Amino acid sequence: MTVDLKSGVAVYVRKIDQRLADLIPRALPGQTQLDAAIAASVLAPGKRLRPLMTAIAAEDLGGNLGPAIDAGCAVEMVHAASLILDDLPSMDDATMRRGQPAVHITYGEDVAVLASIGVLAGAFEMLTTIETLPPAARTECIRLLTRAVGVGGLVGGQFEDLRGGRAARPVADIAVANGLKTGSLFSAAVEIGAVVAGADAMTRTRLREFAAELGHAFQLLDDLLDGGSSAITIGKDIGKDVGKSTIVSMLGRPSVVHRIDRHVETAHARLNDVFGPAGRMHILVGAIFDTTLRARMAEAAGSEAGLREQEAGAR
Ligand code: GRG
Repeated sequence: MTVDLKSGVAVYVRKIDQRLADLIPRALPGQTQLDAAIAASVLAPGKRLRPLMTAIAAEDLGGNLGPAIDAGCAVEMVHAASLILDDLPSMDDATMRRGQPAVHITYGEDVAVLASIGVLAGAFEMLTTIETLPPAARTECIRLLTRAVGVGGLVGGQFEDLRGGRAARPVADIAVANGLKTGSLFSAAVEIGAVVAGADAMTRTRLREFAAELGHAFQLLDDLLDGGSSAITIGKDIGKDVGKSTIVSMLGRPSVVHRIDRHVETAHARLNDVFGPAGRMHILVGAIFDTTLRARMAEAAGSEAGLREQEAGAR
């Protein structure tokens, strides 16, 4: 089944949400707090970018949507598990996520940690059960997702961010941490889509390159928004990066806007290599960095440049 992406993202998101509701791990009878914490974290209204990428990559490479959506849901569960941990007082100490109280705020830190592990385990167990995928493809999906979580992925990136982020560090080191923290799960999302479609090694390499560029652009955008003025608009705490060495704090907002543009351009070029100019992933990338966001980015860059000019004029 194919859906025109421009009008159809909502259709995909609905399908993903329905499958997530079916596939999330359920706690034992009577363990209502754990059950509710799991549901609150996974089913909260996120953008579902990662499963969208899995579904679009698979379909546009000739694969079936059903197994792609289920595999994408596993990626989304890993993402949700990571957000629970990221918000804990010992990590980012955030109170709000996806427009709702963070899981540890509502259910306590103990339940939040257990919910995260439960969701993580549930994601991998679910991948083993996608019957419409050949066993070798299921194993490969599990390998890719495991690698994205581990020391060479989310865990390594988060460690670097927590420990290295407190002092000034070279921009190149921050970019490496961003790649691990954000790019690794994007890479797993698209490569899993390629595995579902049975794509060749070269296609998988190009998609990984695309996801790496997108990951850099996305993390930079996330950091820019953290310095913005409204937690309500982005649905999570702002100012969490204050005192942290990010590329925004090192180079300033205008320079980061240019960097985002360059990464997005290269991401589109890698997509062209795989899908040509008409590929639907181009539209998804366009939607992530949509015109409203671009206007806000430009405004942020402009106001800072304006501020600097004023400061220079006053000197
Ligand atoms: C054991 C899974 C696991 C992880 C341990 C805590 C941790 C290591 C990693 C956290 C990494 C992290 C929070 C990266 C940030 C990624 C990011 C940009 C999140 C925001 O993504 P969006 O905007 O969020 O797609 P929504 O809410 O829309 O899904």
